[in-house]
Amino acid sequence: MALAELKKSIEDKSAKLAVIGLGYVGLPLAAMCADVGFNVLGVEVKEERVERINAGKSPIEGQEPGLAELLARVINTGKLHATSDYTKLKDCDVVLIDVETPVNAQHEPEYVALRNALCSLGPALKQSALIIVESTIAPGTMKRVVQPELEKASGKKLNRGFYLGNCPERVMPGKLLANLRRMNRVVGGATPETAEVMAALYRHIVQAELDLTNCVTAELVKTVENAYRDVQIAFANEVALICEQVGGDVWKVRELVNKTPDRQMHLPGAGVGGHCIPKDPWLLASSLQKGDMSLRLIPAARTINDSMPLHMLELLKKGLQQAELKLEQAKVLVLGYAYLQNSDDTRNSPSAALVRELRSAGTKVCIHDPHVTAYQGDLYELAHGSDAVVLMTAHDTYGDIDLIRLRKVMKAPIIIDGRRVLDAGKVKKAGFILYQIGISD
Ligand code: SAJ
Repeated sequence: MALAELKKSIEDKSAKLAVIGLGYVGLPLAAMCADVGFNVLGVEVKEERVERINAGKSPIEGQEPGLAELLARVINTGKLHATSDYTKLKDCDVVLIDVETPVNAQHEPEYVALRNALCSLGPALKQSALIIVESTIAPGTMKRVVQPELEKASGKKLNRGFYLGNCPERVMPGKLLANLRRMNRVVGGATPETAEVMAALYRHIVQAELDLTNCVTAELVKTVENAYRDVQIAFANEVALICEQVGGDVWKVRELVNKTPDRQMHLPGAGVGGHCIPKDPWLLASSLQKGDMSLRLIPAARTINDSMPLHMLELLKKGLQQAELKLEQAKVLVLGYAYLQNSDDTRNSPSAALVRELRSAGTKVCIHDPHVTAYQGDLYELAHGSDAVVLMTAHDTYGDIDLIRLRKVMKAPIIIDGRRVLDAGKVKKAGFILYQIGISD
């Protein structure tokens, strides 16, 4: 099917779509394409997710407005069907790939899931199919990894046997469907004609702007936009550390700095987690080959942000010291395990980094998180006998903590607030020792 015919089949929705990877990105995408009228095959390696999705139940916990109803609807109409069988891709005209692209301990991309997807897709690849990689990848990956892997696995050649593009996802847990509809998308085609065909698909589900370009530009925009955010957050965190030393209140400083035109200082905090920000700067950095220039600012920002959970540990030690307690004797309740407020997503959670440090110091650690199934206990019961509470995630519910009740159940009265959720005056009035990120003790 030549590109022109493919474009027509996308415009009239007769094209058969497939989405490989039914996670935070792929599942909403598959459901939305099915909802506008495409027949969509969702391919997922985790059998239990396949079963749950085919039962019309979203495997994504946390607050995702509209997703559960949308999924139930498109499963019920049969427009979306999930499978773990890659051979079913043989009839698909457009295949979108939304698998994870983590970096390893050396900050290098592994692309295991991406390579597996390409190798499994290859043998089933329909003649003249369009493959769109939505996963975040390092600049140059489409050329160095995706194209050769797909040509080898399918025996077809780019722009003759199949077409290729990169349209980086821009989702955010908690607003998956809203972001999919409202975020501008960078549509990178291996050829300008391919980008046009890709845009025909995204016009069905994206109400924002589609910026057509080439693959390497799409790869750069995605990794740069997140490296930009990481550097911005690191700046806020470094200012917080300065304020703690020189007697300032970073939140007041930020408020007044941001009154200056063209300033937009981000929020300091207990750390930077998630599946995007901690990883994408390293993907960007990895696009440089040996012998190319060496980066200084982007790695430094990563180091600062990764140090914030350890800074929370330092503040905790100060609080314990004030109560003449030692870390190894203490019982500590960590509030918030998700990396983001009001989300259940715990990937690269700063809380995990803090809990590892506490447990290796011999501290008894309890964890509470209203959105993470494993940690949804009663906050006050979990706080019973604790020497300190460390607030790591700015979940809305933590703004309503009953401080008097909390004080009664705790053994020692220490609170470390890593997100400035609590009202310092009320906390101190309730008899707590309080340490906050960015405010000197
Ligand atoms: N964080 C701070 N200070 C800030 C902002 C965030 O410490 O000022 C922390 C958060 O607590 C979290 C981490 O950084 O631990 C990441 O937060 P995030 O708001 O960036 O949320 P993410 O990881 O879901 O980022 C996604 C990204 N979107 C995509 O990759 C498509 C990011 O580019 C967006 O800016 C962000 O959503 C958004 O706000 O939409």
